[in-house]
Amino acid sequence: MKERLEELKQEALGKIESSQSLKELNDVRVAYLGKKGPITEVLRGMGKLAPEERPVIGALANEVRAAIQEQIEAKQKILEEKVIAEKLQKESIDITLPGRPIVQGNHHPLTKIIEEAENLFIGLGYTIAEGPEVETDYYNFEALNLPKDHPARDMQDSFYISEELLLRTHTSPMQARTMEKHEGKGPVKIIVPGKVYRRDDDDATHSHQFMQIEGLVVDEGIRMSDLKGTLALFAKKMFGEDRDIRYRPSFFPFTEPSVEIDISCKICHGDGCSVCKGTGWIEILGGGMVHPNVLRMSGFDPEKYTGFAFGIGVERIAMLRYGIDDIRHFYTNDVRFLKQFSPVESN
Ligand code: 2NL
Repeated sequence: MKERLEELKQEALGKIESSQSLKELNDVRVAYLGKKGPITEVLRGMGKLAPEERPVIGALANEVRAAIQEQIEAKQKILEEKVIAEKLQKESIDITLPGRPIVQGNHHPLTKIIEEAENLFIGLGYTIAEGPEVETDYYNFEALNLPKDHPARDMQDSFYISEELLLRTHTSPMQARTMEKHEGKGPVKIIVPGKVYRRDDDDATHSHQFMQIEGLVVDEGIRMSDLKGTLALFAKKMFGEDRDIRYRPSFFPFTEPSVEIDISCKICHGDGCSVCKGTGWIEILGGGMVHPNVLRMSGFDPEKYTGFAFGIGVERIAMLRYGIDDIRHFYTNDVRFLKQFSPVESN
């Protein structure tokens, strides 16, 4: 029996030594140390031995088992390390490969114009205010001197949610809200950029949805010359110092007097072309001195305070700046169109 145990030990150690994988090693372990293995069998047959032989064989069997166990553990460590080494070898990363380029998108042309205008007005001390697109009849019309029966409401027909709620037709309602918040005390100096809506049939120059930037300054002693200086600066910064500026009398229900501002046509320099329709002048925005009714309704005393306001159609500015001939390009999201514009940072 002694020889049998010695033989088993040598056999097992040989198989452990030649094991090439963790699975193979585990098979050896199960075969020699498992419940049905040969060592267990030897121990089970001890009953047949002479009593004085039993402890000797028992001790030897345990020794053999411990030796096999120890060898298995040692070999297991070696094989595990081999697996990790192989894995590292296979998964190594070539850090000298060039990286995949990051696709940089660009800004929508309307965003570019809005951000450029915002930067200009922030530089002049204005604050940017934004308001809801769903507005009440009061803020969209009433507070801007457009009572329910006013004929100018026809030109600003909108999408109604209910009798009293509609999609705003301009960003002026936010200006009325801001004036109210000031509780009759100046100065108010804001611009309100945002999306507005009108009930209109879409074509190359009309859209039922468009962007507007409105400005409002209310304080003591604000005069028409402040409006002229501010809007001339905007026009020249947007279209170039070499442009001439013209003020034409106009009408808006919320301003009195009202003006429309034209810049000289760069294409024909006044000789007449299709962009300026032969006039030599291109209309870019409207404005005026805030109507006393508008000031009063929003809590300002028109005897003490005056103000000027203006409205800029962003699409119109973008079309002139980038030579875009159809307003629908802004909203159809054709990437061939959108890809032609750079991000705002690199204007
Ligand atoms: C245009 C003309 C304009 C205003 C907007 C305004 C706002 C308040 C008070 C007075 Cl709260 N006026 N806004 C004034 C004149 C013209 O827009 O042609 N926009 C595209």
